[in-house]
Amino acid sequence: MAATAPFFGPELSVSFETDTLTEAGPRKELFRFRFGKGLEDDGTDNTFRLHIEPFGCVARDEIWHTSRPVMIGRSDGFAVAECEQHLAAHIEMNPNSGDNFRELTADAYCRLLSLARQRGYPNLARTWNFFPQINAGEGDQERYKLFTAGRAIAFEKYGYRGQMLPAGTAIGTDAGTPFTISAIATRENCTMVENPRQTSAYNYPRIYGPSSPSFSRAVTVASSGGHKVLISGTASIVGHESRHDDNPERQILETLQNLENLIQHARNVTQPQVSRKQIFDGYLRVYIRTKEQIFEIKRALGRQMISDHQIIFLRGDICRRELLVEVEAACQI
Ligand code: 3EB
Repeated sequence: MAATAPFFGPELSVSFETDTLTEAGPRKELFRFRFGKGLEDDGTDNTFRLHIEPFGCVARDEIWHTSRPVMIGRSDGFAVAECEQHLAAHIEMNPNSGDNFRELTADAYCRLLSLARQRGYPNLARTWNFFPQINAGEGDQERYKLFTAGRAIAFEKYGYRGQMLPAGTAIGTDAGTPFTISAIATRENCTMVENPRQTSAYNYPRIYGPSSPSFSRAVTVASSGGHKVLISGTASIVGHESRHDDNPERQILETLQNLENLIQHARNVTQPQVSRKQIFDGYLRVYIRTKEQIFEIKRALGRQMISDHQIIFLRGDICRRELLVEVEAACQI
């Protein structure tokens, strides 16, 4: 197998800090994610801190590169990095500020959509959302559902209904951590991809909350090097129902099946069949609810010939209580 450079073409690529780069050509850092609890602000606006703990792996920064000159600054509470083709933005908030969590989310997303548009990046490709107590509160008052409702208000206001929705991740972090939203927007159109094996989240039935979640299963971004596919947090859900409650190994296998179907679907018959190993030779984040389950999850991944070196494992709560693991990915198709 050829080495570790997990990249897509020159315009937008992602790698972990410790990778040996094999790809030729100029690469500039657009932004990096740094993972951990209690991280200091290093004063660099394009270091996006995610207050979530890596475990069972070396804590490495995840770096998103571009081939174009990068400008970095701040706007309306967001740290912003842009390079003519892509804009990355990040905000940290006190989750208990504002009137309530729904309004706080709606307001932050309105500001994000507005600033991306104003600067000429109208296509939201990817969002990441992290906040504590995601499963706290009952029924429609559960914090994840308040978040979903607030996000839907903003997307509606900005005319996204039935349109391109970004790939997404929404994960619960430990008590006392901030609410962070990070996003990538593009100047050129991106394409939304859904998974034939899963109900589109924006069409989930009412039992999952008063507003359906504003995300697509994946987004592809065209580039000279092919298509980059940015894959949403993916879990053990078939149709719209959770599968394998309380069984982490079966949940991770179901999740991998979802990812494989999604990527095959994104390739859309233009490419020959790819092996599971190739698919997962990109980059993965694996969120696991409890530390005790990491060994079981790692063993299951190993049996599927998916090696650890392009994976970062993070402790996080999944937005449905019965789900124990969620995986997001980016790769080239
Ligand atoms: C799911 O498939 C699992 O609300 O942004 C995954 C990715 C999930 C993103 C979001 C939620 C979100 O419904 C949960």
